Amino acid sequence: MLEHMKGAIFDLDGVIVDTAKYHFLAWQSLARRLGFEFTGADNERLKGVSRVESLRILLEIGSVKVDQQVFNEMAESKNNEYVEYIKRLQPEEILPGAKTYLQQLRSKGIKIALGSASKNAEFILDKLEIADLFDAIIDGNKVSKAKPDPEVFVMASVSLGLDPKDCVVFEDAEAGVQAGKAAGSKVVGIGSQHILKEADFVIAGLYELVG
Ligand code: B16
Ligand code: MG
Repeated sequence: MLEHMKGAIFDLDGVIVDTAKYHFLAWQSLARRLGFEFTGADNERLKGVSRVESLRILLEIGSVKVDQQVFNEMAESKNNEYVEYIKRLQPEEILPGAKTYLQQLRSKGIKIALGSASKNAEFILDKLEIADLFDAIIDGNKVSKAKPDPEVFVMASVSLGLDPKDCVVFEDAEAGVQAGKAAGSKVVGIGSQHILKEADFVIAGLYELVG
């Protein structure tokens, strides 16, 4: 399957870097200000989910109801705190094997895109000093439909000048795996086989693919 790929599309959080821990700290801080605890298990529900949908889930967990203006202020406040964390991101925080695998794909002439829900994706790639390894970046600023909708991966394929069926998507979230399959791509799941059942195959991390 990987021998035939012409394009590789990578999710960001959970595939290239673990930003989930910083999202968690910022969401936890918001929940505490609202008077309830937000747990690590709760945070699992937010992986791969957009900022707005994440806040909706968090408020549902805390049984908190707010109007649209307060909702927007909360989303902005969480993002401000999150950005303070990711300003300090270091290139060493790239997940094991990810940079080497990207470099190996490039040397074989395979096109590379990012397909992330995050609106902070370009900032994160800059901090990790790997933005130049991507031929196209499709992120939360460019898509209107959240995963499991295939939009992000279809747009990424088109940006690479390729058909989605010639691309392989690398994803750690269930909704992301579904989005990749719905786009018509092959999908490599990163994480647990038990959770990412719909992936074509599952690995623990990109280091497993480094040759
Ligand atoms: P932001 P991915 C996702 O990144 C995260 O997994 C998810 O937890 C986050 O809510 C979402 O990005 C939006 O991020 O608030 O930075 O726009 O996995 O799609 O790369
Ligand atoms: Mg992810």
